[in-house]
Amino acid sequence: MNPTGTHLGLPFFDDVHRDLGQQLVEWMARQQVDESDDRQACRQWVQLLGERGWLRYCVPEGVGGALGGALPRLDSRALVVLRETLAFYSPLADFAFAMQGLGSGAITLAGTPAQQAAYLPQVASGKKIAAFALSEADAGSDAGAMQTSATRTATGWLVNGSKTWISNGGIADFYVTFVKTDPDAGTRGITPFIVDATNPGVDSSEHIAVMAPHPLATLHFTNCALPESAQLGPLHGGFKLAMQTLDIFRASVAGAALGMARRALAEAVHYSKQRQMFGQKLADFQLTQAKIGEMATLVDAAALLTYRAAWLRDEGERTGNTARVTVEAAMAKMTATENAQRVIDMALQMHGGLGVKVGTKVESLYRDIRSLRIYEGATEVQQLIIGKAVLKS
Ligand code: COS
Repeated sequence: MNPTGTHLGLPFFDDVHRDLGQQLVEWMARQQVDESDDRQACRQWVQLLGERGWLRYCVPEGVGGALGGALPRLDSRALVVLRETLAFYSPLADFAFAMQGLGSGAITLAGTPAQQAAYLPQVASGKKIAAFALSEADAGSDAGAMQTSATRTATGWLVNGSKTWISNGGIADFYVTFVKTDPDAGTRGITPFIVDATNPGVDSSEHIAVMAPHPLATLHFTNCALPESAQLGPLHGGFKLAMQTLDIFRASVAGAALGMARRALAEAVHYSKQRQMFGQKLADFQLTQAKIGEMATLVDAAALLTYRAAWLRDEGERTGNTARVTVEAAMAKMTATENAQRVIDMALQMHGGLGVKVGTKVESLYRDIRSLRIYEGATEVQQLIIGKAVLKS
């Protein structure tokens, strides 16, 4: 089963994206990773993806990145094509890839040359595992309400507080951690720091078990001393940097959802052509044909919004147009994740009892897709972003 179709022929893409998609399909079809232990499997995926060079699309040219010339620092279409293809085969492989990009994204956007040189080549080779630490127990959608703080010392900063829902927590080598540096300034008082996992005062041992297992933890910072050089970007500029990072990666979450939806559709088509009932194949029933028609349309609608968001951002980078693509990325993320959930549910229903049997692909997809409607901005946050922008225009 493979995801190759006509979508890469759309004018949103260049030949480099088409080749990338095709090569990754061939490579993924040959990979075999035992995913029974999510932490072990995630480490292995990072290593494999790094060795084969796929992680080079998570960082810019000059510090280990694959793309240069006229292409942007981080090419959104490459990220979308890669995530869509990885998620078709293995949502955990997609997770491992995505976190290298999200975890290092703020370093790409705002890191000093020294910070970029110290982290990005190793992210690209898979030698360092990255993580993005923004959320807290009482600051998820309302990211500006975070409480974890950094106070000045003679030599740098002292961080105290906790972060939660941190993907790669427990296996990451470093955490790009957003904290309050001015507790009274709301979103204008946040600064990110690069915190090495080995730094004294960082405890990442509180693992969180979730329905689709992947490395996830709560982080505790207790008098965690950081040097000045750990500060990322301008003082108090962290909220914007976090949002700019999410603007890039939200479209790629849409890509991942698309890959899962395409897989569910492929599973449904395959199954309905085999399954006999009432003297004919499941696919011969008009009810089945109508469902397949609806699923295919949901997939294509999500694809067009996703590719538009990625293309717009890349086009902006290419032409120097700095207009934000927040709304387009929000539309893509919301639609692709919600549509994927519906497509996967329909595919599961078509499989009958087999659909809920542990070990069936649609059963694991049903669990895998769920968190994508929540993380990197829940559907309700995307609705808010879009609605506010429409009312303002
Ligand atoms: N790019 C650049 N700047 C941005 C931005 C973006 N995409 N989005 C917001 N900003 C800026 C605003 O321009 C504003 O700047 P000023 O202070 O100069 O006016 C500032 O950031 C605050 O923006 P806003 O008032 O819209 O912030 P809110 O606190 O209302 O939050 C939402 C807006 C809800 C959209 C934001 O908190 C959000 O995206 N939350 C979800 C966070 C998330 O995805 N969490 C998951 C973590 S990763 S798993």
